[in-house]
Amino acid sequence: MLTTQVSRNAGSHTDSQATVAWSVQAIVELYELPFMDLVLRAQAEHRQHHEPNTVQLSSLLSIKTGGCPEDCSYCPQSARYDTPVEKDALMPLQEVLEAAKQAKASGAQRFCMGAAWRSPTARQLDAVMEMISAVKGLGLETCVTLGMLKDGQAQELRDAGLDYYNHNLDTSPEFYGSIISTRTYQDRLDTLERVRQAGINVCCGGIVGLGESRRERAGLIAQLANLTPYPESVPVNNLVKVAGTPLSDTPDVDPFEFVRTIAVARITMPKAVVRLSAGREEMNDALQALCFLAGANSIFYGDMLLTTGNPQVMKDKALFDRLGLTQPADHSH
Ligand code: SAM
Ligand code: DTB
Ligand code: SF4
Repeated sequence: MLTTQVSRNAGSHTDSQATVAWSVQAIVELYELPFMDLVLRAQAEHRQHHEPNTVQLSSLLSIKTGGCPEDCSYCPQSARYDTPVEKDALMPLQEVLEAAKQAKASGAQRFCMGAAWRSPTARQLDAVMEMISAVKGLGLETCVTLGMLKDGQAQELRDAGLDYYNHNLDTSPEFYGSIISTRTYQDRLDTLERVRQAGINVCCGGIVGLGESRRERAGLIAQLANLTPYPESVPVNNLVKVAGTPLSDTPDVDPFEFVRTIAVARITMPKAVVRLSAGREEMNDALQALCFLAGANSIFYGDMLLTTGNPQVMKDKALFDRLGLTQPADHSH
């Protein structure tokens, strides 16, 4: 079982360093720094561990959309809410491959496939394993997010060539029950442990703007930063408000609070790749530039997230040109 509050040594990123447990209070204190001090500290940390001015590109595809039995109150794919999302069966392998080829041609380095499942059956896993091997064969890194995994499933995915498994903690343990009732925080931690034990890179982050307090945001970051080791990849999503979901009218979080969250993730998980994830379509270029300054070094790239929109590829290319951002030479962290 993963535990999270104890001081301990190192994992894969931290071979030469001891990691120290982060208390929620210490993280709240980072949030409370003057904005410029916080961003400067995050950028300094960033430059010690990452090639500056580079941003990794991951493309997303929903391989199985909608009709999910879970009740995550932010999610347009839950069968419990009446949203614009239409339910669709698992996509055929050839269609997935076409999408992956297109993503590669646009410049993506990683291809992430998402399925609206609570957890995959053995047959579903077999079909996804074929997709993973085929996408890997194109020379792309692979990532999937399929819900909770049972014993043995993570090893099967690894054997198929999976590089990353995405499974988000989403929010703090205290706030979790107000957002999702169909699974527990511990269920999430158990899947993350299976992924880690199988030797697959962990992609795990959360969502800002669910109605959580700053302390609860700090609580999420503490959970992530205290995983041993902390995730290789940390997606920070801004809630995409979709009509019909229980959170569709949640008030916006101050954009600077979102940037602070990126900065705090960067400082507490210095070697992780921090992804500026969902919500970019609602952000202007200046806000995205601030996120990169605060230590974000990955984005979802391509015109769609899973069921909602993402900035057009041309628009992202133009932004990268204006900011002098390029892709990392080694994107295998
Ligand atoms: N069903 C699997 C699961 O929940 O792990 C995989 C797919 S699920 C859509 C992946 C992640 O997308 C969620 O954990 C959540 O962090 C994010 N997500 C879903 N809806 C979102 C929304 N409206 N805004 C921002 N992030 C969202
Ligand atoms: C993650 O943290 N964000 C992505 C990915 N992992 C799978 C999903 C964002 C979904 C946004 C809402 C939608 O498009 O359905
Ligand atoms: Fe299902 Fe994942 Fe959406 Fe939750 S976030 S309703 S588990 S697809």
